[in-house]
Amino acid sequence: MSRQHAEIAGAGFAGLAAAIALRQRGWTVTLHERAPELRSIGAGIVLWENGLRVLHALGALDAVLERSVTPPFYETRIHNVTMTKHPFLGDPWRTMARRDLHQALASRAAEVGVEIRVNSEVIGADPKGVLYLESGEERSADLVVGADGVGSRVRDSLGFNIERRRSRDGITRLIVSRHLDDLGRSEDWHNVIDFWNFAPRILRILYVPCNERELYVAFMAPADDPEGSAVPIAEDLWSEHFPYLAPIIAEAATIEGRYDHYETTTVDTWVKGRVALIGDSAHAMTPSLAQGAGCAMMNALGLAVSVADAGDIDAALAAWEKVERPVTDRCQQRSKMLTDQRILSRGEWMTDELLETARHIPTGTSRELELAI
Ligand code: FAD
Ligand code: 5PR
Repeated sequence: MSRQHAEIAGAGFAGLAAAIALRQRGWTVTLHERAPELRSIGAGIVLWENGLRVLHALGALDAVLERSVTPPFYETRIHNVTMTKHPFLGDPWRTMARRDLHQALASRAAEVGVEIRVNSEVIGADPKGVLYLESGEERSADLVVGADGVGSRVRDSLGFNIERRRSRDGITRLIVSRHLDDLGRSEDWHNVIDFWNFAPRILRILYVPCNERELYVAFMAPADDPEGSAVPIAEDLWSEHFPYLAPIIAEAATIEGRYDHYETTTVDTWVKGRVALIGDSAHAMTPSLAQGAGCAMMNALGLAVSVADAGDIDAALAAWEKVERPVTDRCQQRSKMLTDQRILSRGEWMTDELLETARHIPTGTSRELELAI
């Protein structure tokens, strides 16, 4: 069989995962990133067993484990009173800085021989299998992948039917230092702690240790609260409502930051001809279940497995969407429901139904594999 070639738009978690998985199966891959360097924006990230299994299959798990932690508990507090403390025994999970996950994937992509082009802006695609670049270049491939995020030009150039739904809340996410000496001695500062305040106003701080030095901290407020959604975060407001987090808030207020309104997007189909959409270009979701990147990487690996040895790529793409999409659709719907109803505040969301995605065995990973985490 002749060597097959893929052109991929976007070097985020989805594009990098697809590129590595296709290279591992003997394809040649060119990955286009519009930014001048491979770098992830954003703060911290939580991955569950499904995402960790994909990293293992891609050969990137060890690098991620070196730079991530499993906090002892996932704790939820309302007005600083602990509602639940969940150890997630039997459900592997890791927290990390996004930069470290991105770097692990980028290094692995280089190692397996993905051709990475930075400063390479994609402006659209053709279902026949062509990627159009801003430079005027047209790149032909057996498979074109739109992994260019929630604002995907690949998707928008092809007239996919897209539905966007916004939730009432949004969040500003930052990385700060751990401030363990200033916070006061307590083992709890190694936990993930989801601090919810409902009165006198709705404000929430999500506290996520990423490693020995770095803390991922996220400030949630309704989008119609100008002060709560202001960036840089309003130090007086947040430290008035969360005085026990004052050292963290003080550092957070020195960072510019960006407030992201929670959004759910769906498309009518993930595939048009030889073009497949993966990650946020196909299914941006709210972060309540912490599965956006997990689903993106699962679907990227599944795509590579499906097309790898397919005689008929069109049939393989249709089969891929049919197999992979239902789990992601359910995850997206549930995440949206949790976000819209602010259900994480109850601390009781760790049900079998809501952990379905976390426990899902992704295509291309082995059922027998036990992660040493
Ligand atoms: P992106 O990360 O957006 O990557 C797209 C890439 O394409 C970028 O590098 C961009 O520069 C590039 N690009 C864009 N346009 C072009 C173009 N025209 N030409 C070339 N390149 C282009 N998920 C989790 O699993 N766990 C979490 O804890 C978690 N927390 C989250 C918190 C928030 C507040 C949000 C909003 C999301 C969270 N997610 C989480 C979801 C996760 O961040 C996304 O689902 C994931 O990053 C999507 O990856 P992607 O590769 O599809 O898109
Ligand atoms: N979980 C995680 C997260 O990063 C966020 C949320 C939940 C890991 C916010 O970005 O509910 O907002 C959330």
